[in-house]
Amino acid sequence: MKIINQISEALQKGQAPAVKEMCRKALDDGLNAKEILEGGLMDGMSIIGDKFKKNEVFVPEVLIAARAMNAGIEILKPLMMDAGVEAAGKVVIGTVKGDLHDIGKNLVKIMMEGKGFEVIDLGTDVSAEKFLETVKSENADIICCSALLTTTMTYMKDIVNAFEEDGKRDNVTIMVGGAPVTQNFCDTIGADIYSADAASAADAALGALAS
Ligand code: B1M
Repeated sequence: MKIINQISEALQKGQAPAVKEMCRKALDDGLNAKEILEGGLMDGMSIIGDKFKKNEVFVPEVLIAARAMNAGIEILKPLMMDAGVEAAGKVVIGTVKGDLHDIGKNLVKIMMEGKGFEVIDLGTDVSAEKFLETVKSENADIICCSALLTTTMTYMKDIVNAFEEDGKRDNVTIMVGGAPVTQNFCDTIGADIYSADAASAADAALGALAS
């Protein structure tokens, strides 16, 4: 079996040390970080996601798979970042209120840092007030809101409203993303930029500051 498939399988079994070791080996074998992330780690997590949906695995299995994914990302992280890039601007990132999924958000953070942004990570379950307060105290240029649940993505509208009501809407670029989020949803709630994945979020952030 190819190493990339072995990584996916080990992730599905929640074998964090094996995932870590195999990510190192895959890099030694000449695969690049993107190939390992997409073909191994994200592939494994997507299979777990499907099984979770069908009630073939449950929260504990998903959590240990998530831990294994994070272990693999740790190995790839230095290679996903361009070294020595100058600070491009300040980003405040968080998973929205009610939502505890943070793997995608953490990837966006890594890619943003790789493009030279200073990233303030508010973690998960972040309220509109917390985003607003942090943008004001840190004088940040961009906020990135992540949501993985159809029930929490709607909270992104509350975040846009909070900035509008405070008169700060024009001072900040509001970026949104996460599996259920779409360009159409972004337009509907009045956010500025939708990105389907972490790499394009980082590119879009650079583009927003340049314009
Ligand atoms: Co959850 N979960 N989960 N879960 N979970 C999903 C999201 C689900 C689709 C599974 C399923 O049913 N197939 C489903 C949501 C259904 C829906 O709303 N449509 C679901 C559910 C229902 C739940 C619970 C309600 C289950 C329960 O308790 N009954 C519960 C909710 C808890 C809560 O948040 N309040 C729950 C809990 C959990 C765990 C804690 C067990 C765990 C999270 C662990 C963690 O994050 N530390 C978990 C996981 C791991 C998943 C799945 C399996 C994987 C998510 C993931 O990390 N994907 C997921 C199924 C799936 O997605 N296939 C599922 C990998 C990650 C790299 O992708 O986050 O999409 P993603 O990020 C992408 C892009 O979306 C984008 O960039 C990344 C790629 O480059 N992106 C952004 C993300 N954020 C962005 C922000 C941006 C830009 C781009 O800003 C600009």
